[in-house]
Amino acid sequence: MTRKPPSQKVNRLGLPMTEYKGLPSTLCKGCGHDAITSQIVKAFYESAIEPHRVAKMSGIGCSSKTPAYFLSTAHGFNAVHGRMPSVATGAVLGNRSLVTIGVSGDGDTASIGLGQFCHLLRRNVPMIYIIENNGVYGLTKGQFSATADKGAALKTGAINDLPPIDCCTLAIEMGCSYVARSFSGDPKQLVPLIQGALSHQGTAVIDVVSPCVTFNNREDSTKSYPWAKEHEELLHQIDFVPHFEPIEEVEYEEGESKDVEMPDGSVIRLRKLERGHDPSDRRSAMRILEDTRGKGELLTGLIYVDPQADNFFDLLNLGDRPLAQLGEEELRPGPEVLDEVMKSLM
Ligand SMILES: Cc1ncc(C[n+]2csc(CCOP(=O)(O)OP(=O)(O)O)c2C)c(N)n1
Ligand code: SF4
Repeated sequence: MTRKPPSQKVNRLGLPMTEYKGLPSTLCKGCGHDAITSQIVKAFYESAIEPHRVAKMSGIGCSSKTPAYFLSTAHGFNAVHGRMPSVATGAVLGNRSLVTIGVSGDGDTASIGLGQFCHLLRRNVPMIYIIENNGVYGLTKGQFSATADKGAALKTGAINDLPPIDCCTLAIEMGCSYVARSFSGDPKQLVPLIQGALSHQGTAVIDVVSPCVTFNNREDSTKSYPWAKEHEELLHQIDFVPHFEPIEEVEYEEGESKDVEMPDGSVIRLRKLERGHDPSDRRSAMRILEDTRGKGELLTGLIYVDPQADNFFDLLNLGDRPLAQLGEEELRPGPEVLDEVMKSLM
């Protein structure tokens, strides 16, 4: 008797989870970045996005290697260290029909790439930007990055004298319209945050504490597993209901949960915990970041969102058809158009 192979679970496109995976990881066993890769795979699978409609962007670093480990049939580009935002901006403008995800390290983002990161945010370029934040340069053997804690010590005994940059505070300050923080050891939270980011139409920054087990997993480091597990403070419990699924008909008591409606019809449902935070309130988002930092807590959840913010396409008045699909005829203005421009300048 021949045995039937067990039927694989598939998403609404009929694709199994394996279609969303990539090459085997070459990172250290236990690296937080691998846990994030698994959550990216799950989020794209559950949001049923066709892998070939995705552009994966990164810079240089252990974190920037990870796009090779998910969505193997997607488009991909490894930019120079810290220069992913400008390359991603070009790619997004060239083909607006692609779903773009950038993966970066804290060194790539907040050290060498800080200027590029800020300009991406103020333009509100439609893409997901995941920071795999371990407080060190993992790939070059553990030097401090700009997110390392002041006074932190390395295995080598070196002490960091500089204050850290908080990527979420900076992102809100620069006008980012979706700002979240998570921890690589918290898949229940990270998957819906990535799904929410996939439904967002501007830049969505998710700063994820992602421990480097080789160079920065000391108990006193705010980017280590023991510290993050001990100090994680959830803002809310978060569920994501994609636009193709009915919102569950569950009644919630007034004030118990808040739904954030995304432009594509999906809903991010935030169930209130002890701390009542409204993520549409920018000032309160800044305040809560400042308060929790002072208390030594790792605040995680959706910190700020403005689903209606104008994005870079709106600003440039970009047409619906991707530039990459326009022919030369359509791209090159004819002599009449040039005449008109000249006349307007006379
Ligand atoms: C212009 C340039 N400067 C420096 C380097 C060396 N370099 C490669 S990766 C890296 C740091 C990576 O750290 P991070 O972005 O935090 O990622 P992680 O490896 O920790 O995931 C550095 C300094 C480089 N490749 N290019
Ligand atoms: S060096 Fe650190 S960041 Fe790089 S793979 Fe190893 S654990 Fe991960």
